[in-house]
Amino acid sequence: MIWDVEHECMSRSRLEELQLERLKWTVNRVYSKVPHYREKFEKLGIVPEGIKSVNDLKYLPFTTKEDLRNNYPFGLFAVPQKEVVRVHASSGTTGRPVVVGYTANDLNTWTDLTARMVSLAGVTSEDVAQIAFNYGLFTGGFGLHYGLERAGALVVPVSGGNTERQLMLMKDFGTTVLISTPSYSLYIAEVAEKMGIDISSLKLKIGLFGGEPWTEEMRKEIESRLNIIATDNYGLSEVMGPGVAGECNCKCGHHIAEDHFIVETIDPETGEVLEPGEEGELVFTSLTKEAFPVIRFRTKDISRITQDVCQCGRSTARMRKIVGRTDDMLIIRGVNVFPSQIESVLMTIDGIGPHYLINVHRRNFLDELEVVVELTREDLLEPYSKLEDFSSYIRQKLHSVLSINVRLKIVQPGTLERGAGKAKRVFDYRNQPTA
Ligand code: DLL
Repeated sequence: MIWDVEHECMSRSRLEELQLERLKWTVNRVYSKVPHYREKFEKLGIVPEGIKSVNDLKYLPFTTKEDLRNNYPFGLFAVPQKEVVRVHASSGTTGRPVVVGYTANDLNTWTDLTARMVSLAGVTSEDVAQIAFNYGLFTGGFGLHYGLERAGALVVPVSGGNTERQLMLMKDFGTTVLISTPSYSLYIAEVAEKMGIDISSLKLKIGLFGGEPWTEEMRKEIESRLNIIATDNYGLSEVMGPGVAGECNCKCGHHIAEDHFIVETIDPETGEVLEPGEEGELVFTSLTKEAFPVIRFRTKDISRITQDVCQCGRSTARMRKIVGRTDDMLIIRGVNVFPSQIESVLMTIDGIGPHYLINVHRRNFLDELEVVVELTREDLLEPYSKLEDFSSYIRQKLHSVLSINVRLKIVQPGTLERGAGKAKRVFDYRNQPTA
């Protein structure tokens, strides 16, 4: 079902008219209500009346996570605090978090957009939706919660963790939709196997996953282990949370809520705006947000955009699955390596589990990439030469994609940490003082 036919199936010319009207409204608001934006605009000699078409967006300055941090906590709010009814914060592991706020109208819009997104994946009022995202400052739990309720699903707000209980509820309540990070869904599958639960006896049919990067190969693994259709949804706190973009069930790109956000792709080095189809950093401008509008927010997420009408009938632009982040890319002895390239290789190898770690060290002035994987086939343990052959097979496969030698560490199943939140898989020790 198409949740909002008017906005999801608009012609591009009508959409651009709407975007322009809303862009003017947003630019006026930030100029008059947020000193940070006003100062930036004045430095560049920009006045809101200068915006005559959506293309003029490119003249506006970028906003970065640094700008947001420097205005911690409420410095970029465009309404008096009494009009803000909720805050969330982004999941940074270091430094100050980025705090974002919502008015009652913003929450209503957000709910509508997450309802749109879950409908994209095929969720209806017939469904029982179990939310295994953490509730709290993270936008995942609450964001999906209200959208699923609005779409009419029966919501089970279990939150992340306590995996055995998740499975018990899944069985007893007849859960049909699982909402979690992709990495947590694999852990749920693993615990189900340990508990002797036959996955095919569950009613689960759709997984709404997001919040962290995952490859197509990881999707296949999840779909086969949980016997579901796994769709991806993308969002970020700074822009709103989940609901910014999501896949329909043809899984051919994430439909972007372009009536509420303008997306651009830029060259991360030069800031130059790229053509549709070209890969670059995604940049979002909000069009309807009241409490926390953002102008040209640089996400650091890398993708590409297409404006072709999708086979599902929606005309909104689609973004391809995120391939990585500009700050995730590792440079190992001069070679660029994305963690997603490593994941894609590992997921196709029979005999290792889907959990992995990437460690980067510098030894004797040389960068060294170590990949840690869990062995799942006991028959490879003996004789020892079998394990050696298997290890060199994996290293060769990684070498053929990355063009660098990788150190491989094979550990017992269950050794690597699993969690309900976003998986942390890359540890770069190069700039840390050695003991
Ligand atoms: O992760 C919002 C969200 C929650 C989206 C639940 C989807 C589902 P933040 O905590 O602010 O917000 O983190 C945003 O996470 O810039 C990406 O780097 C990454 N990310 C989010 N969704 C995806 C995805 C939420 N589907 C940051 N694929 C973003 C790849 C994703 N990366």
